[in-house]
Amino acid sequence: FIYHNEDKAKKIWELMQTYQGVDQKSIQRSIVNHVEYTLAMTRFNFSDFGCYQATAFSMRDRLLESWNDTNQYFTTHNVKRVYYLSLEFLLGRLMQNTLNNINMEKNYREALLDIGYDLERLYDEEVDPALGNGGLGRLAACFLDSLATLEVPAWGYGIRYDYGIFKQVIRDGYQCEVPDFWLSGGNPWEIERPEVVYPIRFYGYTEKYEENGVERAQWKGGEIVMAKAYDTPVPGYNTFNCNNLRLWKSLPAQEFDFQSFNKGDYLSSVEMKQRAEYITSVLYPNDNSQEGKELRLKQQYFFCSATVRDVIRRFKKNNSDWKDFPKKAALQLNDTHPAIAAVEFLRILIDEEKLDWGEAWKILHSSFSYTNHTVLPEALETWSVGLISHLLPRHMELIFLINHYFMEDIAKKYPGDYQRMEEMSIIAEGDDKQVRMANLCILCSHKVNGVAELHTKLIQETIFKRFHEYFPNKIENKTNGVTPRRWIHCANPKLSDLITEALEDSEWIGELERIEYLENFAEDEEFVQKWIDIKKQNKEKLAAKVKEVLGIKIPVNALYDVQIKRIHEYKRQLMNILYVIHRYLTLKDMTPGEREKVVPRVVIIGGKAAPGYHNAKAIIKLVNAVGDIVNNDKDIGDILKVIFYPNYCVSAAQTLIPASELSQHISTAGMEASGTSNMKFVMNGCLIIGTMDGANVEISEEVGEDNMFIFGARVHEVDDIRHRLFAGEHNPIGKRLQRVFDAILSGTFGDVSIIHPIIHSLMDGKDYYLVTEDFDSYVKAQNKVDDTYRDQKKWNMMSILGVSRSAKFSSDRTIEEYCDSIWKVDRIPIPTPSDS
Ligand code: CBF
Repeated sequence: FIYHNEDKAKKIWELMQTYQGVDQKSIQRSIVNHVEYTLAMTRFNFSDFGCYQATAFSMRDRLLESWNDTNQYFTTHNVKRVYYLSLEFLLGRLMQNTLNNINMEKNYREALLDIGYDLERLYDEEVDPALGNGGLGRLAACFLDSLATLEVPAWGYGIRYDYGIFKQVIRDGYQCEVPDFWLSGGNPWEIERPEVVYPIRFYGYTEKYEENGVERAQWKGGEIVMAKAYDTPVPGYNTFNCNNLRLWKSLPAQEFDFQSFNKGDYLSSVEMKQRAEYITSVLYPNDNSQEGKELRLKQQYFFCSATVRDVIRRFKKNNSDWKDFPKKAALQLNDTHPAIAAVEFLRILIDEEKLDWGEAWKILHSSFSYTNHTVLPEALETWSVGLISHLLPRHMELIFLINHYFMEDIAKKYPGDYQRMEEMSIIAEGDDKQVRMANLCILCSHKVNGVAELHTKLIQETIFKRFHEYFPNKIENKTNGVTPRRWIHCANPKLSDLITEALEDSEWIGELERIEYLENFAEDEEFVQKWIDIKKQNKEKLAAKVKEVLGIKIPVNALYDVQIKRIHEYKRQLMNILYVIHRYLTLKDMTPGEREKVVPRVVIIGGKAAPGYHNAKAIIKLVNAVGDIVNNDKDIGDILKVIFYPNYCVSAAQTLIPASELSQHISTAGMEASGTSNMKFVMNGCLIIGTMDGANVEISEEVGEDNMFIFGARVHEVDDIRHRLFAGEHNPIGKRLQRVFDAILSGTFGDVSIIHPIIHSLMDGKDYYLVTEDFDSYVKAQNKVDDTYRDQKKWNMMSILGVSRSAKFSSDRTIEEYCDSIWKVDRIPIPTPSDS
């Protein structure tokens, strides 16, 4: 109404007086007002947590001003928007990031200090919103930050799970999972939208009817669940633009089924309510593997249907011609998890909007695109035809139709090539027919992308080979990136200040290309000394945290060697710990004098294993068991420490990464699609030991192979080696590794029988991940690490060069590429209040 009723708008504006002031009094007033009026706490005595909440509310007020203005502006100007559909958003804490983006950290720090509160302590009061598993969810969060920073009109859409990724607790060396009810203290960042609700149907049947000579279908019956929206403002860095993340929560369609209630069936009506609420209750804790449960498919459809309806409603507010839809909306599918959104969109266009197939298909295809994040077969989603037909009967019909038309085209182009048809079909035939979600996504999208050059090449040549032949311009690369705001500026404020001092301004935070200039300081003694001091302070901070969490004292003069990521066999944490054992046994052989010459190391491994992933859990137990022995061995003292860092999460990463000197990205070549923590480590001056896999390849192109420790089999060698190993033609295990295996099997590290079957299969050559094969070159690379670390001048130069050459890995670059070649969307800076 602001634009239709000037007088009313003016009056309301006068009542509001102005935007929130940035001076100390205004900040303090807004905080204490929230203590009194929002939290209903006494303003005379409120805890750090109360202060955190009130501060967050006061920040949210500010965000709402820009958030409302941004959305109003985009609506009035009817701009094209990007919609990023993701089942996961691994946001991490919001307070520090928000204050930095709106450039108010200093103002808030001083205002709080003046009333007796320490901003850093408040940061620690925030729970991590952990609505994601790992790389894929964290990437979505980095993208949100870059989209807002680049002033791209964009909304993220996801699920507001009641329980995020579980909390990992270690008991007797084993992982235990504890539920993460992250909302128990409330969530001051979100805005509940009781007015934005959509009914979502499940089950039921389709009814065919004729209208104006055309056969039409309608989906009827079944069960209805409501989707309610919760919004979180997403501010950009150094801009007034503020985007939105909309998360859906499931609710019963009506509080009680009064019919059952009146019939006295009170319990079944309560059950129905719980069944509805259950849909968005928990994030499935699987990374890179599918959980084929009905509830998971329900989550996917629930979220997709609400999102598509919301996007369509927004489109229809300002547009009447469906042909314009692709000019107003670009929908990105973050992996196949939201694939059913494409079918839901088609269903609405055909069954509800009454478009014909050809028109609807064209609109769908021009507005949807899909990102593939893995080649691992266990992560490529399929759903049984039976389950989809039961849960979403109309969608199954449409999937069959899409496939039917597609198969006709293939048959025309490749007559008689049934093998090709079988491979490209959306339906995998067999006793239990399956829908291949990736094939569905490729067909429905105008663009498909991989997440690193090597990964894209692999999908073009392997899993999507046939599609690449058929649609030669469809599959392209978009190398991942990470936001320098969270991963340098917030995580490593001292380093950020040093870079700003050297570059003489802070523009690099929003334009990472500028960091290149740092190269000029790689040999500047004064600068290098400051660099060293900062790393040392970050190590001290981490050492204090390790002492607090685990009660273990780690030396600050040691090389900090870190591998933090989900525990997965392909990521080869096992190879890391086998090497640690080798190092330990070698140290034990030495005289005290010889030991003194060794570079001391602190090896830190952290990450969660999916609760049902037995081998990953066995690896965690082994790491803990090795730590127990090594850390208490008097001969070894401070020369080697082994830490399993529990409950690895975004905020833990923000402490671990700035303190690391060496980080491990050692997956079997061809198995890690990209990796993104490798990028964060490089940006924080940490050197990489890694294989030529995923984005490591591009990192080595940027920073130079000499500035990394690269080892192991290359992608093109892996298949042959594996073949050889499984044919029983494996080389005998080398002496060093055999000694490590013997130590494990003979009980040097206590009862680790859980890992024995894995060790036995490695000895038998059943080594799918090439641990035994790559071990020798890994040891060589590790020796080179030690030698290089002895030469601190060289090490620090490599570290500085890495940072100065890391610009490519900013998610701003990635997002710009998506905007240009996939979404075709413009940057729209909205006028700041002073301009309007
Ligand atoms: O593309 C983001 C990340 O996604 C994964 O985590 C995934 O879930 N498939 C991959 O494993 C990573 O390599 C990738 O960086």
